[in-house]
Amino acid sequence: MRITFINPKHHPHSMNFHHCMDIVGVKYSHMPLSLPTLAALTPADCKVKLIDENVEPVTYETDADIVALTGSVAQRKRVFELSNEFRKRGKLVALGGPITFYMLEECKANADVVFIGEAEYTWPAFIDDFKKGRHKNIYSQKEWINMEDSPVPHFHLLKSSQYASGCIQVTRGCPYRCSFCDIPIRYGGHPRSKKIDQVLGEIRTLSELGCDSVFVVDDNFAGNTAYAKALLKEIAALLPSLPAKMYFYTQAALDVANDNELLGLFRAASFLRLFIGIESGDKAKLRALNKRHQTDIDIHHAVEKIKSYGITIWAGIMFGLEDDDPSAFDRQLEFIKETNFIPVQVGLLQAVPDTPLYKRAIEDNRILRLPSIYGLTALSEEKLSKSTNLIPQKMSEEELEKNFARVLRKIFSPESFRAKMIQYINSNTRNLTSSLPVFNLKTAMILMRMFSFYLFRSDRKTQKMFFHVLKALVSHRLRNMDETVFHLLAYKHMQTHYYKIAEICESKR
Ligand code: B12
Ligand code: SF4
Repeated sequence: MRITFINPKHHPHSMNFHHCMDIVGVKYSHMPLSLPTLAALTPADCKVKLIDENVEPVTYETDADIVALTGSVAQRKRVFELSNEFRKRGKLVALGGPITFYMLEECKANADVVFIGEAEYTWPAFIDDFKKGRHKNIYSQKEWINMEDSPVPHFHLLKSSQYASGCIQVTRGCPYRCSFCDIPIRYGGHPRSKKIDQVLGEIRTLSELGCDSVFVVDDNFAGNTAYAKALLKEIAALLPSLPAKMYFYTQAALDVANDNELLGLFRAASFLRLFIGIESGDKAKLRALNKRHQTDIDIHHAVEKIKSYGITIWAGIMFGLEDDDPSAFDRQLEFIKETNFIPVQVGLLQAVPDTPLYKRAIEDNRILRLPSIYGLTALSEEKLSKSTNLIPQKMSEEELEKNFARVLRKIFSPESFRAKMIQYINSNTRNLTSSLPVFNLKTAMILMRMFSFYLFRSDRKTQKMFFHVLKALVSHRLRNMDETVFHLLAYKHMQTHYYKIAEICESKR
């Protein structure tokens, strides 16, 4: 039996660094994890092929018996296109992934077999049913699976050299209850984790495949602090035995700042960056978002504390919060300036189905249309994707979009970026690696392409910013050079991406 697993192409979005992959010299930022995980769940007597359309084209002519598609809502258009092309050619199409949470009816209409939720148990059950000629059309995982049953993904089936980073998933679920977030609903309110030995094995495999960085995709890495600490200790011990230097980044909550031991362990295990959804500096707004783990923290102090461990905070900031009037945009701008967040992911608050925010918005008649959540930052071409699905309370939609465009242009302007970088380089923060990067052909090529972009292909203001950053770097004897290079690469992506969103928001409805 032959099975081809496909991850359809993603649109450029804030998190995939689409606009700087040319400099990094790879095709896509992150490995998809569902494909190699499903491959590992497939019995050994089946012949399996993985295609990630982000790094290689999909061909419709295939001898596969089953085409298995994954996808999120942002990929919907391509998911259904592929599904229908394969069905026209007589293939049985199976479809799973987060897309099925919100678009179940469309998924059922466009695929032969639909999987809802985690597939560690349902996929092998389906294969078994299929072999017996009596498979169902829907497989739904009702209980949370035991993460110890999630196998080591078959990473070797992916074209690992085409990605900027390898990925692993260590836990699923989050103990917090932010009102806008569906993670606790979809993946559980108590983190479930893989065995530490398995995780170490996954890291070693990725290192052997040539990955020098790993994104630990967990939504809240330290949701179970005791487990996180135990794992970090083991990773720190593992690092010297790996074939090459490796670093990590992950997602966490701001309250990691309360735990010095945890921060020290992040550092020891080469966790260089934490994506933290901080959302706002305003405590009243945080309370409204039910971000309780942040309301009794001094946010500025917490941010400085994390940075003092040499860890970069990649901040998630939201605009268009409930009861915001236009002045709130400027307060958020000020907050970003005070905290000197360099990589920032910004978005408008959106109501995701089934979340407390969504339920409240329905009651208050504030839902404008189908959630565009996965459209706006994913730059889908659909017109409605330019905005949020929530009716603003204290301004018109036009005002909301106009102000959003204004702050995007400000945050990602060369002048703001230059000021942040100069402050960063002048600060005493020593980045984790805090030395010259490993100088090899790969890093030399990245530097060459980066110089060529900033010197010859960027506008005057951006060139000026680049010269100032270089000057500051040289005057501090290249301190934090590797993280500075990361910021410059990320900036190329973010500026292009967010300026495009600003353009969409500025365009006439
Ligand atoms: C890593 C990650 C990313 C990475 C992508 C890495 C990559 N190469 O795919 C990055 C950072 C680039 C990213 C970007 C975005 N992401 Co993202 N991301 C995640 C995250 C944190 C983990 C995904 C993962 O790797 N899981 C591990 C694998 C093993 O799990 P899985 O993919 O769910 O697969 C399991 C099951 O779903 C099932 N399954 C999956 N596919 C299939 C297919 C078949 C045939 C079968 C049988 C089963 C099956 O089996 C697997 C094993 O149980 C999830 C949150 C989460 N906890 O899942 C969000 C999540 C997937 N992302 C989300 C969003 C919104 C985005 C962005 C739009 C964010 C933005 N604002 O820009 C972009 C757009 C991405 C896109 N698809 O276009 C949403 C999607 C919501 C939805 N319902 O569609 C999620 C669920 C987070 C959330 N709740 O908001 N993301
Ligand atoms: S801490 Fe993060 S993952 Fe957990 S509920 Fe809040 S936003 Fe969601």
